[in-house]
Amino acid sequence: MPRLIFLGAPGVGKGTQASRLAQNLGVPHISTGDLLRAAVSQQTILGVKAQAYMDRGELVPDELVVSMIEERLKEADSQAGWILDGFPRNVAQANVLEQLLASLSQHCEHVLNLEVPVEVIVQRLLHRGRADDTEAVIRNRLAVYQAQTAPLLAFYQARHQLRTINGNAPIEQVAEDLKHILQRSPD
Ligand code: B4P
Repeated sequence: MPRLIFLGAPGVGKGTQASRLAQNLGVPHISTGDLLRAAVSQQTILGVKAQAYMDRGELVPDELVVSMIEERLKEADSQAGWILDGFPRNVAQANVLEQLLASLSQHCEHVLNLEVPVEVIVQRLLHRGRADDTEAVIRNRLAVYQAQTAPLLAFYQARHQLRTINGNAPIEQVAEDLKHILQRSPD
């Protein structure tokens, strides 16, 4: 049963690859960024609270994101597997996820870490042009990634779940490399 987490800085291609892979594997693609953007566009209580953080490129407070993901992972379609994209984003979220999965008798098989040089990321995101894709906000998101999300590499390395893939290649090539990684058994 595929249960995978995509890690990596903003713009490395997590969303792009997670969505393709989820379709191929027939499991839900659960992107906290997409869920939060939907909440913002519907102006739900969560969306109103989250918007200012997202506009600045900061992480939305853990309690908001954690309850959102808890609900999502308990839905019927998540019981046959899932791909998480953008969660966890810090060590506190990773600890909560570990406890949540244990309580649901679920286990994540692989944590897929895409790597892309910083200047390539900035150009990709400027080209995409989402509301939070201005250069100042992108640089802040990258700083937040270094400070808060990068420590997750050591967290998952210690659990022998981490697989690192070069994301600085055409989308098809990255997808192919991911496929090969998933065919290999865990270390
Ligand atoms: P996200 O939606 O996760 O946005 P992101 O990190 O920028 O990555 P995304 O997945 O969208 O982009 P991708 O790399 O696929 O987060 C947005 C905000 O939500 C955060 O800043 C934060 O405020 C909040 N948030 C989300 N999760 C949270 C959490 N757990 N806790 C707290 N806050 C949270 O793609 C980027 C671009 O590159 C695309 O245009 C794509 O087409 C292109 N691309 C992809 N692969 C490529 C390739 N191989 N070659 C060339 N271009 C490529």
